[in-house]
Amino acid sequence: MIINNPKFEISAVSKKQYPKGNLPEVVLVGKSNVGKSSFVNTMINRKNLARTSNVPGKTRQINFYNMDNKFYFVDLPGYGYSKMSKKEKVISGGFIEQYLEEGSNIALIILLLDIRHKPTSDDLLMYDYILKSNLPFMVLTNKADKIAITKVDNELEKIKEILGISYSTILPFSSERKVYQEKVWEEIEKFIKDE
Ligand SMILES: Nc1nc2c(ncn2[C@@H]2O[C@H](COP(=O)(O)OP(=O)(O)O)[C@@H](O)[C@H]2O)c(=O)[nH]1
Ligand SMILES: [Mg+2]
Repeated sequence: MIINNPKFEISAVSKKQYPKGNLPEVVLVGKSNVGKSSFVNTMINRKNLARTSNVPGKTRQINFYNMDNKFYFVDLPGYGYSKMSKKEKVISGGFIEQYLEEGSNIALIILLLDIRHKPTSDDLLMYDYILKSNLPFMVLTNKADKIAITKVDNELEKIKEILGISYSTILPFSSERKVYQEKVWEEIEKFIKDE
């Protein structure tokens, strides 16, 4: 898919700020620093539409990016930032759940994991939460450029086994090695067409 005019629409902190209308939403979830904002930028070939940061735990809002009025990429706050206070963890955790429970326009959840590491306990909690929500989802094992290209399939299989994924989509991704982008677009398109 080619997005001609991607726009940042709003940083929402509560439901009344979510965009009005029925555009489908493709939602990014994953721990802080796993690459959610970079994912958005990479998919649309922009450097800085979604703000990225080396400092984990920066995003506390839900950011909506309008893709040519076809759908939104929704960048959720990251979880599992170790330096967050307990209170902050609860706040951002509550955020994520609130959005996922109320979001009636969710077309697809994309869970980002780090291909180099076993899913963390927070990742597994989130994965479990997604399964129970019955919402459509796929898993991307990000930062694939950090390992040799010949090892990507093997690492992905390991993560697949830990998650017990048999039928759902799990694909590698990297914002630095763009060969994975097209497959991911193909998957996303399946969930947003006909809307
Ligand atoms: N090498 C590499 N670095 C990445 C990748 N994705 C994100 N990063 C880096 O990881 C850091 C956090 O990325 P960001 O998109 O802000 O993560 P977020 O907190 O999940 O939104 C930044 O320094 C990015 O440049 C990737 O696929 N490969
Ligand atoms: Mg971010």
